[in-house]
Amino acid sequence: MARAQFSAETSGGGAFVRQPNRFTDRVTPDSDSPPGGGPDAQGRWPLEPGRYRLIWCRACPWAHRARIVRNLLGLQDAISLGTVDPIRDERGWRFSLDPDGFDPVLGIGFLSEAYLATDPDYTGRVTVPALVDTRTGRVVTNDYPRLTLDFSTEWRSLHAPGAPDLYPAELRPEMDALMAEIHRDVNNGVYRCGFATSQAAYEEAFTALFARLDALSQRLADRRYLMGEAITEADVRLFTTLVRFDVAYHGHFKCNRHKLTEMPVLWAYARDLFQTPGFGETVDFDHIKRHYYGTHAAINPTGIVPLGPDTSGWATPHGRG
Ligand SMILES: N[C@@H](CCC(=O)N[C@@H](CS)C(=O)NCC(=O)O)C(=O)O
Repeated sequence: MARAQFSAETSGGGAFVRQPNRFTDRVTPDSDSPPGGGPDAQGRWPLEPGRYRLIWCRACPWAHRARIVRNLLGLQDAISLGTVDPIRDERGWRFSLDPDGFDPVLGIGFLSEAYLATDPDYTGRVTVPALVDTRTGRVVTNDYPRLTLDFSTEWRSLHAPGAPDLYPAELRPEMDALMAEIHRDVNNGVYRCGFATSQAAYEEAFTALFARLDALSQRLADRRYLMGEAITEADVRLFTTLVRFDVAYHGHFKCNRHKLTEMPVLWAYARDLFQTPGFGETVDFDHIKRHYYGTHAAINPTGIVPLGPDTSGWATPHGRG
């Protein structure tokens, strides 16, 4: 069987099985810790504007979600932002985009320093997004699916006036089921295609991915957004995979039945979101390409980053809404 990109996360059958999220504390107004305090007995940190820092990589779809949700909710002043380099060296995510190579608030050069300050025995992959406490330097959470839902619910008192409700209570049962399908077959499905080390595991992931994209195309044929007439977290989650599809997943992860630009409903839907404030300005195709093609040596040993595709189509009229 082929060499795995992440052997600790590859099954005997050659399928990619993603590691669990290690840090699952939460920031919540229910915390019984005082302002400035640490987590309470239930791992709840006090809600405080300006205290926590979101560490993201422009290339990473899981981190990109958090960046978009923070924008849409107007949490920019409440949660500061640190950006790691799209290229990791053997020591992992680096703050080499910052002057002198250190995050100016946390004072660290590598994200692993925050992980190890939180758990000195941590041996898993050091991942983005991570929400880091600027007082203690500890990682509060790298639990990316919970993080953005908490931005919508637990951080509500700090939202900008008129912020959208991205996780409406009455839609949650349907949304949760839909987001689980999108996660399994699309968000993580592209990784299951790309990181498969057996033909069978790849084909299974590929088939599920395009079947799900076909179903989503049908769903979006007669409604503007996944849950109807308003943007929700489900759209953010689908968008971050679609926007990477042609520049990374189609080639690098062999998700190549069709390009996004060859799936008319999804292509128009993705452009509609891209052109919505809060989305397009957070997309960096150069970082996305350099990260994927430049850091997965088991898949692309030369590290050569393709020059294409032409991304100018993202700015063209979408004809929806
Ligand atoms: N926290 C999740 C998802 C986040 C994630 O995988 N982020 C990627 C970037 S897209 C990452 O940080 N990878 C670091 C690595 O592979 O060492 C996980 O552990 O699988």
